[in-house]
Amino acid sequence: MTSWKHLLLAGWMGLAPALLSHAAILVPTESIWRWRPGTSEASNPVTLWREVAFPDTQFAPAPAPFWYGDVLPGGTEISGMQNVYTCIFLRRSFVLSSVAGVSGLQLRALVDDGFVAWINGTEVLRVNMPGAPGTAVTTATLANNAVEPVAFATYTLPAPAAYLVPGTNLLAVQVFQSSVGSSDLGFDCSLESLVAETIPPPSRPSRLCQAR
Ligand SMILES: [Ca+2]
Repeated sequence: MTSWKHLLLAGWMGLAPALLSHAAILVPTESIWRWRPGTSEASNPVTLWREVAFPDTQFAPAPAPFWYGDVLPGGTEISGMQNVYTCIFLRRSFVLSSVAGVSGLQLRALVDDGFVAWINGTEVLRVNMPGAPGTAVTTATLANNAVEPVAFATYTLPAPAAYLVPGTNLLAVQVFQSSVGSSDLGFDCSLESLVAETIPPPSRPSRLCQAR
């Protein structure tokens, strides 16, 4: 009997290992991030701040959601942005003991007007932004106009084996306005992993197992 038939039969008898997955929250909403106003590029080259090793001493710790105009309670009100600059930089680290079990990542986000997200320097998502994935963005880039009221939406990220590492990982987000005069800004997100786990079968004896 082929092994998959063994598995099928054993599964029918309630004896097969079960493949299950559960979600683990890597970054909750209302997290403390490190942020910096987009009055100038955050690094030279402009991509460097998205890396875990970047020394982010110019970034200040503050809680999400980040906002002005439309109030998002409990977070950080950005003052002095309207008519001055059009983006903010955000960094948030998270720790993974193992990458092998992570079968997927989901990012749940609310944004006014748009954002690009990177994990360990790899672009993983852009929402309400012009350009194909990977198109360079700078402090001069503008978002598309958000359809209001904005609400949380869930996005599935690309296969995580390509960019996650064991240990400390870095989620970087640049939030953009659609115009320098925009009357409001808003952002918060959570990051969840889908973790596959094998549940061993119950250890009751059976004739099938003995016969193998
Ligand atoms: Ca806006």
